[in-house]
Amino acid sequence: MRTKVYYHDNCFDGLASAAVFSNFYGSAIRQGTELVYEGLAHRAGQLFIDVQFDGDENAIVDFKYSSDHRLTWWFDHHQSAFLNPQDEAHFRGDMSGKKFHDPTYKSCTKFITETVREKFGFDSSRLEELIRWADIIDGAQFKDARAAVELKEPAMKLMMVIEGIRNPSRLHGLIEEFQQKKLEEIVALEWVQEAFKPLYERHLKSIGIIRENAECADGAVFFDVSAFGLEGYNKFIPYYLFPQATYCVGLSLSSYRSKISVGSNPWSPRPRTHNLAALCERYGGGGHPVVGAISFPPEELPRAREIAREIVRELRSES
Ligand SMILES: [Mn+2]
Repeated sequence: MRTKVYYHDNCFDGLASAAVFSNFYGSAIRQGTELVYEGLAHRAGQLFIDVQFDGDENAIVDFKYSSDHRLTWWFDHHQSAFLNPQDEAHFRGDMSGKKFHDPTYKSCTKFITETVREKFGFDSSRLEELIRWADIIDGAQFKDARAAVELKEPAMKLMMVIEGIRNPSRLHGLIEEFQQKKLEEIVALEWVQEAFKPLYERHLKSIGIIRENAECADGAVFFDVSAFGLEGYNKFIPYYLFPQATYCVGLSLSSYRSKISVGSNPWSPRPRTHNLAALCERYGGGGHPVVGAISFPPEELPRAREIAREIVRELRSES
């Protein structure tokens, strides 16, 4: 018996969701099953084209819905959870009682915790620390931009490692560690310390690059770091540098995509008035009301740049 758990790759909430789901599944649904993990990433084009769903059961957590009949469990909290209306109709017609969506949750981890408690009477409280931090991190519920950027807490250091490493077996190992150890103990692991050091140096460097390539006007920061190979950076840096900003639009480039990131400042002096998921959906992207993204093939960087500028203009205009 082999169960596949697909999770949102390189995302603290994605890995924490996989841990909480696995702890539930391995205790309450099927003991002694082999759990096999695989990360899923957003990109342009067909999302599930090389996903095999080759477990005896297949679960997706913290990622978009698939109408593939081999998918047996699904939990997501993203507003843009469906690739198309047919998938949404497929989900609405599902009678399995094992597929769940609630965009009001700040983290998928907490959504899974409360759903399995309510529907299956399962208590995940032994993973309380992990669940609490997933909700803080995915919901951007830090007390200020400094707490989000200066990374003092063990969970924040792990967030950086999870977002920064490109080694699936390390990430899958973390999903296991999350079920066994305290966050402080995981951070102390030698390989985590080794992975953290260069990432932290890069983090400090990225603060400088963003500072030098950002312009803030009319409540919105725009920065283009596509020339710097900055794949992934702490998304709160712009608000650490520009506390007066309400929104931020960033353009970056990696080997597999050009990406527009659209965010809102959780500590903004002015309220957010745009729904960023809806805004990104217009251009083929998605996300939450407070944060969204749009992916393009890497060679479409010029078009991505044009759209990024269009979005900045819209966010800067009075609405
Ligand atoms: Mn999430």
